[in-house]
Amino acid sequence: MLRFSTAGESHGESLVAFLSGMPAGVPVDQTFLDHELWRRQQGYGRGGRMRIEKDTAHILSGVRHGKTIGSPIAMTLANKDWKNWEEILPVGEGDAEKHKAVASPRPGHADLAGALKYDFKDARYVLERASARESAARVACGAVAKMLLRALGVEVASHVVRVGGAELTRDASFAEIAAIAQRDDVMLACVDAACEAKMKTEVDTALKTGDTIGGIFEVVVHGLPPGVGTHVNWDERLDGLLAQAVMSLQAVKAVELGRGVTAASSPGSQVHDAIAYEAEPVGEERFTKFSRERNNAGGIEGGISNGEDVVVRGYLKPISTLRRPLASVAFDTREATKASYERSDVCVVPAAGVAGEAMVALTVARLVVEKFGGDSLREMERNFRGYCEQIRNY
Ligand code: EPS
Repeated sequence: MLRFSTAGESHGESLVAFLSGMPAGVPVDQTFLDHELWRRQQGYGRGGRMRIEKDTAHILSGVRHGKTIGSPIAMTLANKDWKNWEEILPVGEGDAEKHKAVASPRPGHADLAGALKYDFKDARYVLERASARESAARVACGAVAKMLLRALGVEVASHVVRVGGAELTRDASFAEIAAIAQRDDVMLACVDAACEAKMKTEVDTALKTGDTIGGIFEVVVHGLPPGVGTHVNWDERLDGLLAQAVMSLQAVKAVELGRGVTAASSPGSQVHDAIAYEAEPVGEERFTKFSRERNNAGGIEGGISNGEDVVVRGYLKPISTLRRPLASVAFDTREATKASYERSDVCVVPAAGVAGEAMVALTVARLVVEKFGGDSLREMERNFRGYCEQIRNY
């Protein structure tokens, strides 16, 4: 089973990522890995921290001579900001005078619930782990999952479809979405320049008013054959697993598969994707002779991929650290005060999209590993090709 976990505090020495269950023989491209990490750091509206960090994944194990060897992959991502926090947040007892308390919980952050749960006197340790900094370690694992998927012809990309009130109202092709990953300036990761300009205005307004802003990212999986995930058990459904994976990202409050939100208020005739059949398909190569005119289902029916692009949206609440803070209560005096403020971002939708890609890639890769098995990529490729031939000749 493909599994991953992460460790690390936002201002600790390092993030740690651990990925096991990768077959042997998958080429590992350090440049691609670091470029994924770079992408997650970009986007208009990020705060001062991103000028300090320059994320890179230091691979400790599981990769030799440029390829996976089947053993667990351990990676560390150093926090450059650690040098400013070594005395504030030491592993040892340290000097209590230097401790930097989060004195009043921020509404929307994990501060209060976490402090109550773990019996902390302030929310510092909660913030440190709840921070979206952790998503960098997920992106490192996700980059390796993408390398496996890519070897099988499966690609994962994302774009931003809404920032505050500015929404992309036209369809985007997979090529357009994938091209965003090659940009030098990610800006707001929108495929449409005019819409992106409107999104930028939304961020500028939030910046000016001491507020923050959320939005929607969309992750698309291209080239996945029908048959990944299953209807037979609730916890093996591709849609359910994707929803959990994307919802687990910091600040995500809703997940949509395909046109799931509008489908709830539309008649079935306008929602479901009619099926056609061509004995001799022309045009773009497909997995089967069955075809669809549209993809409202987002590539998943009954918890199983159907061969169309898998489309997953993550809805982000606005960042909960506000420069003009909301009402809160001081942890020590219990008196009314303003919520704590420390340096943060104003908009993270493009960065969350990159983290969303990682979560989707890890989920799809996990099911691909389960379906096609094999201890080496060569064995898995053989199984994959055999299955694709079977469904082509169905
Ligand atoms: C975050 C607060 C900010 C963000 C951080 C998430 O960090 P800092 O307090 O150090 O400025 O920059 O995100 C990252 C560091 C990152 O790599 O994404 C928070 O409180 O959630």
